[in-house]
This record gives sequence, structure tokens and C-alpha cells, in this order.
Amino acid sequence: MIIKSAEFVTSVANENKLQDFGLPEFAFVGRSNVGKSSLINALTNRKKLAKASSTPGRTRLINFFKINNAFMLVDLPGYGYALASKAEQSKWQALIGTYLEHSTRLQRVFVLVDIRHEPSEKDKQMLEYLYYYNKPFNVIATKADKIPRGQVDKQLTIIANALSIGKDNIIPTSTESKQGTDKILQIMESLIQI
Ligand SMILES: Nc1nc2c(ncn2[C@@H]2O[C@H](COP(=O)(O)OP(=O)(O)OP(=O)(O)O)[C@@H](O)[C@H]2O)c(=O)[nH]1
Ligand SMILES: [Mg+2]
Repeated sequence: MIIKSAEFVTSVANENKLQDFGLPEFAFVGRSNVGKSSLINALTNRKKLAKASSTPGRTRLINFFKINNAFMLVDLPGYGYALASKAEQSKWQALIGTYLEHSTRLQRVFVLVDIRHEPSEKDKQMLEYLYYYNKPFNVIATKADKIPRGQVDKQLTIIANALSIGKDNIIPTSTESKQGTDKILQIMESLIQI
């Protein structure tokens, strides 16, 4: 798929401000700092479309991006940001939860985990939540450039076992080499009619 246009549409801080854009949506979830915003930039070939940051907890809002006037990418706030207060964390949870439960246009959820680490309890809960609400998802293992090539398979096995999913269902990605971005774009293309 060729990305002809990519534009920021809006940020939503509160669940009652969520709106229907009339286009199919793809959401990116995962713990803070896992690489959601960076992946959105890599997929769209835009360096600063989504604000990426080495400071965890950067994205505290749901950010909506309109691509090719045909579909929306949805950058969800990262969960499990240790320095956030309990009140802030539960606010984000409510925001993510409301979005995931009620978005009628949601085609696929991309759940990001860091390829270097075993998924956390929060990641496992996210998958249980997606199963419960019947939301189709793919798991993406980010930052593949940070480990030697020879270790990729081993890490994918660790992640697959922890999440009780098939290893082949996990897409390794790197924003440095663009590994995996084609595959994600293909999945999106297969789910929308352009
Ligand atoms: N080497 C490498 N660094 C990456 C990759 N993806 C993300 N990063 C870095 O990881 C850090 C966090 O990336 P973000 O995209 O801001 O993470 P996020 O998931 O949006 O974080 P929050 O908004 O806090 O939830 C940044 O310093 C990125 O440059 C990757 O594939 N390879
Ligand atoms: Mg972000």
C-alpha cells in the first residue's frame, strides 16, 4: 500500500469525547515506551506524525491519524507507566477500555511488545481483554534491531509461550530497518476497501 497522505486529526483525553470518523480504524496498544508512536511514523513514512519520545508516558491521549482519506490509525496511550499516579493510570485505562469496547469501526488491534522482554502481566491482561470483547489482534515484537538476528527466533518463542499464541502470529518490527512494516500495511490493506 502506498501512503499518499497522513494527517493528524485529533487528540481525545476523555472517553465522552470519542467520535465516529466514518472510516475503518486500526489501533496500536502496548506498554509505555514500547514504540507505538514510532511504528505509526515508520508505517506512514513520516518522521514526526506521531510524537515519539524516549521519555515513557509521552502519549497520554488517544491520537487519531487519517491515512489516504481511507482509514484511521489510532495511537492509544501506553499502559503500565510506572511513574504515573494511580488516578492517572485508571483514567488511561478507562479511556483505552471505552475506546476498545465501543469503537464499531475497529478492524484490528496491534498489540506491541518489546522483542527483548517477556511480556508483562499487563500485556497478558490486554490480550485477555481483547479475547473477551472479541477484538481481532496481531502481536508485534518491536525494536528487533536491538538484538542480534540470531536471537530473534528465540525471543519470539519466549513471547509466544508467555502469551499462549503461535510464534508465527507475531510480527517482528524495527523502525530502523523498517522490518515488518510491509506486513502490517498488507494486513491493513486486506481489511479495507480502497
Ligand atoms: N532502536 C529502535 N528504537 C525504537 C524502535 N521503536 C521505538 N524506538 C524508540 O523507543 C522509544 C519509545 O518510542 P515511542 O514510539 O515514543 O513509544 P510509545 O509506545 O509511543 O510510548 P508512549 O507514548 O509513552 O506510550 C523512542 O526513543 C524510540 O526512538 C525500534 O524499532 N528500534
Ligand atoms: Mg507514544
